[in-house]
Amino acid sequence: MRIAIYGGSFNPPHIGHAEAARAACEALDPDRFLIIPTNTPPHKELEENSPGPEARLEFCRLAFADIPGAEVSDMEIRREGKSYSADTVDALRTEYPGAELCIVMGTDMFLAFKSWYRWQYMLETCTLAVLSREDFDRREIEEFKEELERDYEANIILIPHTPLPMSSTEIRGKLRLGLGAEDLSQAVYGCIVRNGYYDAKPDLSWLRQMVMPYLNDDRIAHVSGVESQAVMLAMHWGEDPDKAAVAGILHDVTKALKKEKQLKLCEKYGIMLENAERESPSLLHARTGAALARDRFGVSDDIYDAIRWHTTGKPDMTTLEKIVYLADYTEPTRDFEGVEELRALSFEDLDRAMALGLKMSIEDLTARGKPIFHDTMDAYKWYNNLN
Ligand code: DGI
Ligand code: FE
Ligand code: FE
Repeated sequence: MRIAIYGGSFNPPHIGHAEAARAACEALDPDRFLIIPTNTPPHKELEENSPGPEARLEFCRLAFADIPGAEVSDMEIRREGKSYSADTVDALRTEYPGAELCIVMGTDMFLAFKSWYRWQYMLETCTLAVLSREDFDRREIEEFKEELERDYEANIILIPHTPLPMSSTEIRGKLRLGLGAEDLSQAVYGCIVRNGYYDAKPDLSWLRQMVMPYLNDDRIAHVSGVESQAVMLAMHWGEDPDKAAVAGILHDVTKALKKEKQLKLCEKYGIMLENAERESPSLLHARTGAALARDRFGVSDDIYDAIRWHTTGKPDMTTLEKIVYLADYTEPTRDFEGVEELRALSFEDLDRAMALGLKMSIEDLTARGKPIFHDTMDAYKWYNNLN
C-alpha cells in the first residue's frame, strides 16, 4: 500500500497547489492521497487576520475536491503545537504498518531537505516524491538526489512539474485589494469573501458574475447602471468607489423573488416585519437583499445599510446610503419625467437630491394609489426640512 502525503499551511490553498496535487497523484497513483494542512508551520509565523485551522481545513476540502481520491486530513491540526512532518510520519507508520509513505514536496523544500527536523529518519522511512521544476537547473536536483541515494539509501521519485507562478503570501496581499479570484478555486474564493478572511474585498468582476443567476434579464442593465452611477457619485463625493460598486451590484439581488420566498428569507435571517411591509412586497427586497448580501458575500455593515435603505430611504442617511438610493433612481437607463434634473442635482447637493427623489417617489406612489411607508415619509420630512 502506498500513501502519498501532501502537506502545507495552505493559507489559502490556491490552484497551483491543486495542480501540484494532481501531478503527484497521477505520477504516484497512491492507494491513499492525504492532504494535510499544518497546524502552526515551523518556518513561518502566520499573520494575525488569518483564518483558523478549521477554516483552512475547509478551504482544503474545497480546493482539492476535484482531485480523485484526495482526502483532507486534520491529523496535524488535531495534534496542536508545531507541525513536523516527522511526527506525522510516526503517526502514519503506526496507523499503517508496512505502507510505503511518499512525501510530496516542491523543489525548494527538497533542496533544503537536510534542514528538516529528523530528516535522516524521514529518509529511512519514506519515499520523497519531488515535484521538480523544469525551469530550474536539473543538474542540481539530480546531483542532490544521487547524493541522498548513495549516502542514505534514499528512495526518491522525481515528478517533472513546474508550479504555477503564485504564492499564498502574494494572494493574501491581492485579496485585500479586491484581486486574486483567478488564483483560487471558485469555492475557496467564495468562502473567503463570504467570511471576510484576509480582509478580502470582493473582486468586482467575480461579484458581477455571481449575481447574474439572481437577476431577471430585464434587471441586468439596471443593476449595471446603478453600479456605474454609484461609482461616479462616490468619486464625486469622496466616498469609497469600491463600496459603492459592491452595493450597486448587490442592491437588487433578491428583487426577482416572489413574496413567499421573500418572507421565507425574512424568517431565515430573523428579519422582523411590520404589517405594512407584508402588504407591500416591493419593500421586502431591500431587507432580504441586505441580509443575503451579508450572508453570501460578506458585505460590511455600511454596504449592508446602503442596500437595506435603498428603497425607502430614512432620516439622516450616510453618504454611501444616499449615493445608492440616488444611483438607483437616476442610473442611465432610468427614463421618467424629471430624471435629468434629479441626476444633475445628485452631483450638486446630495441632501436636496434626496428631498427631490423622495418627493417624486411619494407623488408617484400616491398617483398609483399605493400606501406610503413611514420610513419613506420620515425620510422625506427629514430631507425637506434640511433644505
Ligand atoms: O428595485 P428597484 O425597482 O430598482 O427600485 P426600488 O428599490 O426603489 O423599488 C421600487 C419599488 O418600491 C416600487 O414598486 C415602489 C416601491 N416603494 C418604494 N417606496 C415605497 C414603495 N412602496 C410602498 N408601498 N411604499 C413606499 O413608501
Ligand atoms: Fe430595489
Ligand atoms: Fe434597483
